[in-house]
Amino acid sequence: MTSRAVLSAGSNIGDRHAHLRSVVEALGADLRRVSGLYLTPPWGGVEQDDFANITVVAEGARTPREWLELCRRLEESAQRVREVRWGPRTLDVDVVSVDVDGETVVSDDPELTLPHPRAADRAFVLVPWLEVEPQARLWTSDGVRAVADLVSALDPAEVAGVRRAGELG
Ligand code: PH2
Ligand code: MG
Ligand code: MG
Repeated sequence: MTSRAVLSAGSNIGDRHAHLRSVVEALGADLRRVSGLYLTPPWGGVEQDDFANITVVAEGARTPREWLELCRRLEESAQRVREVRWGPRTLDVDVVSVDVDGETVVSDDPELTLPHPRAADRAFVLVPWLEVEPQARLWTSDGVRAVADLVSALDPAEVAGVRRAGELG
């Protein structure tokens, strides 16, 4: 079984770059694409510092649940404390979408809803994704959509707020 996962990582506490770099390093040979580094205003209404965000594409012999477990291990390594929903965090790594043997996994499992139910609303996920996969498509409850079209449908001010700040390095 081969699966392809799109992961979104964000950090707004501590050494944001180091936290994001830990994601890229952990993926090792499974890493296929990594976006530039984006600085993004907080989404979700909690007042907090700006985030640094990346979107990565990885491929490997992992089930969707194993991608989630990897994300959780990375968050734990960054001493992530779960407090306020959508609040500040050292590292958040979300599974956006997983294809298994070329088929998108659709699941309403509350532990791992796939594709991520809010991905289509988040410029900080979609804009970096589009950078590394201009043809990307996302399954949504309204049908499969080109990520480029989803970005066009977002508030332009929100899209403009997602600023590319070079490579993660
Ligand atoms: N993550 C959140 C809540 N809000 N906003 C931005 N810009 N970037 C994030 O990664 C982010 C957020 C909760 O996961
Ligand atoms: Mg998140
Ligand atoms: Mg998360």
